[in-house]
Amino acid sequence: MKNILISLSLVFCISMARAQHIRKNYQEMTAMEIADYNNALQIFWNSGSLAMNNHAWFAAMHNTHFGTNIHWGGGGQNFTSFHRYMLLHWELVLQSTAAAYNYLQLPYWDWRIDPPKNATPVNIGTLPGFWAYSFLPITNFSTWTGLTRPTTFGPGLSGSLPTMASYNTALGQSPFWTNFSQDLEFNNHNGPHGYVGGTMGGGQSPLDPIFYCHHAMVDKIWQDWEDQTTGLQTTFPSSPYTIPVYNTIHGWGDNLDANVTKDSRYLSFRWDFTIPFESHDVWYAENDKVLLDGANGSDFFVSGNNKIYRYTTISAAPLGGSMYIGDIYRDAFNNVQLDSKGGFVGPAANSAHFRAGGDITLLPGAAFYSGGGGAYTFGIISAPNGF
Ligand SMILES: [Cu+2]
Repeated sequence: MKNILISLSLVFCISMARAQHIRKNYQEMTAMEIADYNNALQIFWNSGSLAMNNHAWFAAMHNTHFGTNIHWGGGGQNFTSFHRYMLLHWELVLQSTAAAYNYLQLPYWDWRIDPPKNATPVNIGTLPGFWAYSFLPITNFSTWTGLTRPTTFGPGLSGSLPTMASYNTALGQSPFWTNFSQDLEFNNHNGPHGYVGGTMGGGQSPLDPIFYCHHAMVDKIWQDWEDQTTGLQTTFPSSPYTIPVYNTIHGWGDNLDANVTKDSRYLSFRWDFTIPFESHDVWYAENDKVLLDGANGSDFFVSGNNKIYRYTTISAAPLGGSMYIGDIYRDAFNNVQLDSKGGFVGPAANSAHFRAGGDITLLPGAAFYSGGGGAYTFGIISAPNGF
């Protein structure tokens, strides 16, 4: 039986032209993440103007293309790819609002498991409760000019939240264009727009920050759909296939190809045209963990505020480790903390390393497991050996 080697090292990692994004369920964010997220949103909002990369610019460009070519009404072929770029773009700008916030990731609103209308809010530990009750009230954003919501969200509005059945139905649809994409848009995407109501009901919906969390859920479903197949099934009419906004015809600095949006873990993007393209690997965590399935070698970095921690499987397939991301966070001293939900499961029959660019605190319950059930060693090494 092979050993799983878990190594911790206390080196300072170099910067990389590659960034990974772990998008969690909003309900799984830590209190600190939520507080930082709200602060970053406020800074972003204060940018105000219609200049590119400002908060209002996103809504304006979305509104310009709203009824023409980013939704089914305009042909629908850009619905998934356009919004995937838009989310990444917005997320990167949000991270840039302050150095302390560069670790933030766009959370998704999992309306499949959000409580139904009028349900009693459920408090999860120290978290402020379910999304709809902690984030949706307009009072959180009362100073945001132009953003409107009904005084009471939910009851009496036009949309309803999709259910787990809606999600499962979408996953079973194929082929991509005529079935999956349309089902995703109509039966999973549209409802929450109406459920929230107000600004979320129209072309200026990106003015409402819940837009991005909602669309992250839509984007996650597309990724789930791709992940359940061997070989990506999404096919675009031609290659390169330009999409609205993200091409030079519409004022963007680059011509981006929809064909490279098929797997969220292999995106190439730059929102600042003075820097080179960067690789962006967008992973979706669920139930507090990210499944490392071998994409990008399951070579995993999480960076934040000068601290970088990295999990990597050394051997080739079969892979299949897990990274418990639920309560991995940085503390007030910017050290990585893993509490009772934090940990790593090494894939069976593979070696795995974990290291951090800063201090790591393992709180009671944090753990490193061998997924194969074999013995493993745990130690601290001096980098860069071992990688
Ligand atoms: Cu939408």
